[in-house]
Amino acid sequence: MTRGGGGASASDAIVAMAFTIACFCCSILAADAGTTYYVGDSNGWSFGSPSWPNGKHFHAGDTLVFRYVPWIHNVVAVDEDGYNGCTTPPGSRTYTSGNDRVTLARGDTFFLCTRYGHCNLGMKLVVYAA
Ligand code: CU1
Repeated sequence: MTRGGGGASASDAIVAMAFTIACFCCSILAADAGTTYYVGDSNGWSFGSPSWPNGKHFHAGDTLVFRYVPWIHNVVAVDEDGYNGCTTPPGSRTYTSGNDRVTLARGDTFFLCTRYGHCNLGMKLVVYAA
């Protein structure tokens, strides 16, 4: 391809602008969809989960996926008192599918497992979303 002179042509500028706009649109879509995190990574939702959020930066709209064996564990979204005391406030949302998706709202979200003794053994999780 031969073209006289140096510098960018008008068509190069249009291509560059279109690319910039496309990237901008992609970043908006990505922000809307949020990021999906698998709680506990390959271990799933388990007794080792409390340390799992360390070093991660969650945002409102991100999705947590809790994977576990449903007849062994469950997931209950609780408040801070529930988290601290391993209690379940009335009306708490309970998840039991073993493959539960929870979209994070801004702030702290608290989860625990209500199967006997599990929370006291450390099966609880708090996630902060910016
Ligand atoms: Cu459990």
